[in-house]
Formats: sequence, C-alpha cells, structure tokens
Amino acid sequence: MPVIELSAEVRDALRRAAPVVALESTIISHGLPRPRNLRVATELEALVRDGGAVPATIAVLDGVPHVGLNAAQLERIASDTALRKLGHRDLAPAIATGASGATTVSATAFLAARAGLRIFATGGLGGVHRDWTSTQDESADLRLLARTRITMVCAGVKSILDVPATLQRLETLGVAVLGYRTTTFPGFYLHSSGQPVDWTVREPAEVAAVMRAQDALDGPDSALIVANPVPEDQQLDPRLHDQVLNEALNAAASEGVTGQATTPYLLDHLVRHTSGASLEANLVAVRGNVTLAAAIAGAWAGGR
Ligand code: PSU
Ligand code: MN
Repeated sequence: MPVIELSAEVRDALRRAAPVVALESTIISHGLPRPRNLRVATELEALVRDGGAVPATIAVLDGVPHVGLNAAQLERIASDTALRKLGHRDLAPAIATGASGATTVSATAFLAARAGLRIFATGGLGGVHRDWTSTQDESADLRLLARTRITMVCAGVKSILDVPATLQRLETLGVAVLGYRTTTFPGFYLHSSGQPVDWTVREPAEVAAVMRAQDALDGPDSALIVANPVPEDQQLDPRLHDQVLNEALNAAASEGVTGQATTPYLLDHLVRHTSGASLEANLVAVRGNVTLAAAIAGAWAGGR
C-alpha cells in the first residue's frame, strides 16, 4: 500500500484517540459551484471543529493520498479546474502517474478507513441511477461501503438516483441504514424520500453503541449509514424539485451525458434551474451531516 500522508493534526488526534471526521473532496471540486465551494470547504472544517472533532478532508495531490489538508491544499481542491474525480478504482492509477484529484465517497471511505478513521460525513451518497437497466450506472460508492467499516453520515442518497433501487442494493450488500430521528429515508434535497427505514436512532451515543456492536461482531466489514434528513422547513420545495429534476434527467439523456460526468451534470442543472435553491438545500444537508458526524465522533471517542 502506498503511503498515505496524514496531516500533523490528524496524526496527533488519531494517536490520542481523539474525535476525527473524514470529509470528501469531490463535493468541493465537482459538486458545488465556484467560488462558493472554497467558502463551503472551509466552513465544513470549522463546523467539525466547533463540534469538538478534527476535520480530515481527503484528496490525492501529485500522486499522494492526503488525509487532512492545509489551507493551500484546500484552496487547490476548490480552484483547480483540471482536478480529476477519483473513485476507489482510480486511486492506484492516480498514485502511479502522479495525478491529482478529488476523492468521491468510495475513494474517501477507503483512504479514511486505511488511515484509521471511522466517521465520515458528506451530503448525499451515490447509488443506483434511474436508467440503470440500460446504463448499468451504479455508483462505486455502494461497493466500497459494502466492504468498509466506516460510519457514513449523509442526507440519504442523491435524489437524482433511483432511491428504492439504491435502498434495495444496500440491503443486498449488507449495509445497515439508521434513520437519525426519522422513520423514513431522507431525500437529500428533501426531508423524506418517502421510503421507510428499518432502524431509527435519536442520539449520537446510540450510533456509537451500534458501532461498538459492529466491532463486537467483527465482520464481515461493512459501513453503517446514518441517514440525517434536512429539516422540513429548509428542504427544497418538493414540486419544484420533481419538475426540475425531470428536466435535468431529460437534458442529460439528450446531451448524451454518461459515466462520471452524470452526477455533477445533474447537480449543476438543478442549481441553475432552481435559482440556487437546490444549492442551499444541499448545503443545509452537508452542514447538518458534518455537525452530526462530529457529535458521533465525540460519542465514539468518549466510549472507547
Ligand atoms: N454529495 C454531495 N455532492 C456530491 C457528492 C456527494 O452533496 O457531489 C459526490 C460524492 O463524491 C459521491 C459522488 O461519491 O458525488 C457520486 O458520484 P458517482 O455517481 O459518479 O459515483
Ligand atoms: Mn456513476
């Protein structure tokens, strides 16, 4: 395994078994519009600190996987338009060729777990795309979460996806899903996707207890998804959401957008055609997840 570079702060926190929260970088480089993305990246790290944990944003720079970025590195992620989007499968080629890229959930979860981190926050997971039967497009996020012991705090999966199919895949893959103070699976921009969840927890300590039970069972490794909805009064208007999403899906199909480009294309289309309202809902989701992840990291570190 090539060396993973830990920031001094993250290394120190891990040595002390202090709370640490992993953050992905693709949301910064490919998921949010510039220049707001840099402010968001900085704000998310500050929210983790306010919650008493150390932030560890993860990316690959010049062929080196980094866990924990300094201000200049974070700025590079936000501003470098040539930065690649790296899933787990891209890590080895990126390392070998000295490439730089932002890491998706799949690559971030892998590097975080390898570095000894246990808690990870993002906006919405990747999953099964709506036209799966013709495109076979299922995010590599799911495959990695099926084999990585990491606690993933998210607002569900992105609503551009086929949510019921994604939940079914998570069941098949053996990934547990906890609703955080909700009995329905969140809908990313929306408070609820309408799909039920099997388990509901109400406090960070309950999540930490589930993590300890995972450790006691000791395998096979899989993620624990903590699905944390945006508050109903801060969600995107569901009617606007459905209408613009349909337009976005049609536009992607007619422009022939496929593969890695699909998710950034759809997210960007939603931002532009909701006058930024989808961006605000996305940010509410990520902020809430980051804050909850810090609290879970605290409960987890405290109970060890
Ligand atoms: N969450 C967000 N915005 C994003 C993503 C997540 O709020 O842009 C990114 C994550 O990096 C996730 C990726 O892993 O989208 C999924 O892309 P794909 O469907 O190509 O696997
Ligand atoms: Mn994909």
